[in-house]
Amino acid sequence: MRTTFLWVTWRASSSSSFTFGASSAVQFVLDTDENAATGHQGSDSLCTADNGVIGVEHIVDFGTGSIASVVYGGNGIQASVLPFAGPSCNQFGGVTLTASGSVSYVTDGVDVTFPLALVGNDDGRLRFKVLSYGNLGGNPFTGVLDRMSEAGQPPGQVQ
Ligand SMILES: [Ca+2]
Ligand SMILES: [Ca+2]
Repeated sequence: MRTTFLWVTWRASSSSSFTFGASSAVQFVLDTDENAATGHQGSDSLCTADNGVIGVEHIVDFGTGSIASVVYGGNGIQASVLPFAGPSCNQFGGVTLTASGSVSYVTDGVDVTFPLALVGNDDGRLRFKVLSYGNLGGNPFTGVLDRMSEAGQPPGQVQ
């Protein structure tokens, strides 16, 4: 049966502490067509890190310090989903906020669920990286604070 939602369960390992503060933010960069040559090139806003490794069709942000909350007015338990508009680097548009409660924080991680329609009715098979960043108060944000997998390393893959 074809699923119509993308469920993302993200858990810290037992060897690492997990904290999600008021200024914390996470971004999933999704290469939904599994083609590094299409979409936003790489995993940072300058198209430098991971250029040639991942080509991003959609970004999904969440956390009270994320653009979902600070820029797009989400309530902290909503994610923002933006498609790559292109053609140049870092041109994303057409933001959609996911339903309230679609982001759920648990003891050691977070669950995010949203319709596949928000990622172009993708089949759910995709490549991804996970970035953390933070809000500096108002609109300024940090750059990428951490990245999984590390820059230049192969992305994660849902097959
Ligand atoms: Ca792509
Ligand atoms: Ca796909």
